Amino acid sequence: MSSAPETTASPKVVVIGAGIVGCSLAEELTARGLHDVTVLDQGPLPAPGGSTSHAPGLVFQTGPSKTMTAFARYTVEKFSALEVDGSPCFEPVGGLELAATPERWADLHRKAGWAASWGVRGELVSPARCKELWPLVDESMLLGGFHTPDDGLARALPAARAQMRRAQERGARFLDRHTVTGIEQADGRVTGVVTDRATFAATHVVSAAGFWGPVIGRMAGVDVPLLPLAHQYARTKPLPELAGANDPRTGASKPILRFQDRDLYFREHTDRIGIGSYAHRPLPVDPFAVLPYDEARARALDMPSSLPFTEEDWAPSWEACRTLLPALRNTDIEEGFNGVFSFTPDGMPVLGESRALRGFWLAEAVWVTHSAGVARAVAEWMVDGYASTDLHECDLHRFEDVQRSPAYVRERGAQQFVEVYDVIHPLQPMDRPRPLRVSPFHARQQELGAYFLEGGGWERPHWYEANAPLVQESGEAEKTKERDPWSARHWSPVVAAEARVTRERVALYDMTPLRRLEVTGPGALAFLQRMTTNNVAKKPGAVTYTLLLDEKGGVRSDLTVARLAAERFQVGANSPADQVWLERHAPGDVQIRDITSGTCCIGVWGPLVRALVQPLTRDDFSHEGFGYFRAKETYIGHVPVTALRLSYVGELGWELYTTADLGLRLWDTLWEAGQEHGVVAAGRSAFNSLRLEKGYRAWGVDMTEEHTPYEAGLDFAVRMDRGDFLGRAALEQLPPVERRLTALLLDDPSAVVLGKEPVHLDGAPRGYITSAAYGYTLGRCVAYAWLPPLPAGSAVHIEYFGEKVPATVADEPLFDPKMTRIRR
Ligand code: FAD
Ligand code: THG
Repeated sequence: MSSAPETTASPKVVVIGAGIVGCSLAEELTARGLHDVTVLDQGPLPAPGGSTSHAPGLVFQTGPSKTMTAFARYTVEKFSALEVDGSPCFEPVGGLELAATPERWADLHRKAGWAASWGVRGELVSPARCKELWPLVDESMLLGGFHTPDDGLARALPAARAQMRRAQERGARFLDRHTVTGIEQADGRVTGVVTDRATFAATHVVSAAGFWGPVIGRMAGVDVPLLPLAHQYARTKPLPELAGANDPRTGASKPILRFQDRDLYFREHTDRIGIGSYAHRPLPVDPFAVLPYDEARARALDMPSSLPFTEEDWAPSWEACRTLLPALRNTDIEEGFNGVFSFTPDGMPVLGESRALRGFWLAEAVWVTHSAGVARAVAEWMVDGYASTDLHECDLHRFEDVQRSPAYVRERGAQQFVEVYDVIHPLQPMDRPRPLRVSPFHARQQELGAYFLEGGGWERPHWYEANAPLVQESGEAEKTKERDPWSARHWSPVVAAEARVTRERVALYDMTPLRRLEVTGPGALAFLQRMTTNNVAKKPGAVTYTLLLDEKGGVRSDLTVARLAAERFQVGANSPADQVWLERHAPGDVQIRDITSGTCCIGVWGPLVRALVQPLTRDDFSHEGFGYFRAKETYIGHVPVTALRLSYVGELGWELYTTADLGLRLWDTLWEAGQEHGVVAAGRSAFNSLRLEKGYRAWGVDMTEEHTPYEAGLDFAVRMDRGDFLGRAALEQLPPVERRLTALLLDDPSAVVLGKEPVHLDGAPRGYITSAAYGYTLGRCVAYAWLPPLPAGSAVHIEYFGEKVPATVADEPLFDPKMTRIRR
């Protein structure tokens, strides 16, 4: 196994938890040739009392995340082929989501787009068709619905059992009534699992303990950022309208139903209706206080994860149910419970191996819907060292330190519950806890009327209202002033002005959130050469754009590496997972330190930048004295800075780094010196627009581990002629490229798209948009898309809220292809 280079023993895996995730994982691990797999559960098999034991099993596959949708598709595929006692574990009754408000109806169009992008069948339907599919629905309150014929009902417990049996046939052991009480470790590696009955030696431990994750995590010394919350589920009494409608063995024939405008979902249980509600207040549960199985039973609970039904929380939902399904007026709830499951700060699962304790893995905060897909990905990751699906949105290490505090997890987890069915704009931040991280320039940004959005805990200005007077000068704003209400959210015409000033004069960008690692030590150079694709063995003062690949040649990240001294490098990186990845591979003579928080960065860019900066420094900032992709340690006024001559916005200029204490002074120095040159502060919206015009990719959005450098158009950063690096062998074996990250320009100068929309070729969806933004210099919206290789000039359609928006494949880069603006 990849994570066990230090262990010589053959892998011995202990999985904690025999819910849907633990059972599925045991099946996937044994399918990959690992036979020494032991699954422990505190409760009795086959229904040990976790969330799986009462999950109603609705599987709606489509969501904004491509990865999660792929997980769900695999669950459907796998469960459809599983049988227990002659019945399949998946019932393809289809799914139906209803819209009773214009906002929801528009959002269902957006969702239909995701379905087309990620390959799920689905169709927007009329209220009359909703009524046909669900005759009990009052269609007079509806605007329409989204019907997905391949969604349906997972039979969670039988599916767990079927996977358990398969794993057992391949040698796995399942031991129930074993409560894990401790995790043993030595030298930073996990060595065993202690239970109330015996201790189990292990080279690998996976916590699949569902909402008990934080409890197991504490035993291992690992923070598990999830919050258990109770969620109400109830069943009606038998309805005469459903008498004889369903075969009791399958229990349902009508689509699973969502009425998200009132935070409700429904399924049939033979002649009853099961109803789940997210309409109530968040009901957090302390995982350390959940009763053990027998004690829960003794207190008349069905199981530990099922708490007493709180009637007062149900009342408003019940009214809403009766409005949607008038037949419910003649009946009542027969039984209900408050079932517990997990919410994370961003609603995504928590997967991966702990940074501090090698061999200790997490597979938590996973719905039944995604369970098989998650299990396959985690098994691949454990066995091969990488998964076939991009996992960066699910990686345990995606969280910043500040995002793992119990207070943060509590606040965000509860908010995720509240928003679970809300229509959420891709830029919409959570309200709390804010502000959390601010750059040293925050006070100045506030004075300039910054419109802040949040990312990674950072307050990030998207534009500055102080620049509003510049909008009159800017013709481009005219073209986009009639934006549709959705794309106009978290946007302002001021963005156009900031972009234009950057191209015509000079602008300051707060680059503080850009992750910075310092890599030092005698082995630093050899290490970075081995880890990355470009050549960083240049004299101090050189900066190199380079890639981190995994073993299969997928792009794990893109970096800038500045060699500041023989044994000292500053690395510009992406996610916190980059540091973990580097640390995992680092030899003893290399140190890696995240210097982001203690430092700050201003990007100062634009054609007038030299006139602004040169008078502030003793060093030669001319093209000859300070070349493109070069670094210098110098002073700007009173402030010691590391200056890197590069620009993600495609203009002449520098990234200037200093320590946090001097950040404000640096800002003020540049601001004052810039006045005579018409300097402005500019925000992330302009930044994103300018980088797309220049064709600079954003890792995690445009390309991920699923893509090779050749597909992503990053060949120039791969040096096959300079010895070995991680992923090189895989690159040599690659088949011809069948998809490409492709630049598109929208034909209509006033049209915009935002990302994740399907792209149609000859009438059929053949790809999807990664990122998009209006290009104010080009006077067109720029969109990048994964598509089969197409010549420039090819016509495509982008589906935006159901509209077909024409676009044309363009040659790259779209802006300044000769680099005359930067290299001078
Ligand atoms: P669990 O099933 O909770 O399994 C974890 C196991 O770990 C438990 O069996 C527990 O006993 C064991 N364990 C914990 N601590 C220890 C220990 N110290 N020692 C030994 N064993 C331990 N999802 C959907 O996809 N669709 C739905 O329609 C749906 N509806 C839901 C409705 C309700 C009311 C609820 C509460 C949840 C619903 N979910 C749904 C969510 C879904 O049920 C869960 O996300 C999923 O079952 C989690 O599976 P799991 O295997 O991770 O956790
Ligand atoms: N600045 C710094 N580090 C970074 C980023 C940054 N690291 C992460 C991320 N952003 C990396 N992305 C890019 C993308 C493109 C460029 C720089 C960082 C870039 N490319 C030029 C090009 O493609 O023409 C130059 C490439 C070359 O000469 O090799 O400038 O914003 N510090």
